[in-house]
Amino acid sequence: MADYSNQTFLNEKIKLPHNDFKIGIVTALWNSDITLTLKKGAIKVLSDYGIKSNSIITWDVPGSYELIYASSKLASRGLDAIICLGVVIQGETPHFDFICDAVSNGIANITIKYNIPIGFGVLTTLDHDQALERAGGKHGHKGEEAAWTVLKMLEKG
Ligand code: DLZ
Repeated sequence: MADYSNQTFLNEKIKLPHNDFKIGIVTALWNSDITLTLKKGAIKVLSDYGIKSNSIITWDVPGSYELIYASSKLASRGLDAIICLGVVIQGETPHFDFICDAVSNGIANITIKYNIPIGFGVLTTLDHDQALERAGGKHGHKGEEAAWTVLKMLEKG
């Protein structure tokens, strides 16, 4: 069995029942130097698994808080899965905590309401470097991991 606590699980081949899934990718443009890298990785994994580009619905939103609305809207349109990508960096005010709480609870509610898998590729870091390390650096690529994870959840329907 793969070790899901490190990046080696990405090497585990998922056996999808078919590749006709419609998958949304919602990307927050706050810290876009990192989030667009996460998005690129997510698209790569989906296309490696044969998901057609016209079945990948992308939506770029201003900040991570808007991931909630965009994911809910896409879920209501009947998509099979959604990947949420964002980078929230701790600042000097409690704003970080409010955004992180709202986004994680909001996404959890959507996955329950619409009964679809949602990949939580939202980095919550103390600084910019920690986020970079998780976008293809020494701590892996959370965009690729979020995409792989929703495919894994679709493996069993
Ligand atoms: C306002 C804000 C702040 C301070 N920090 C971040 C951040 O680190 N990452 C992020 O994705 N978004 C941030 N935002 C923007 C909010 O998510 C949201 O877009 C605005 O509050 C407007 O609703």
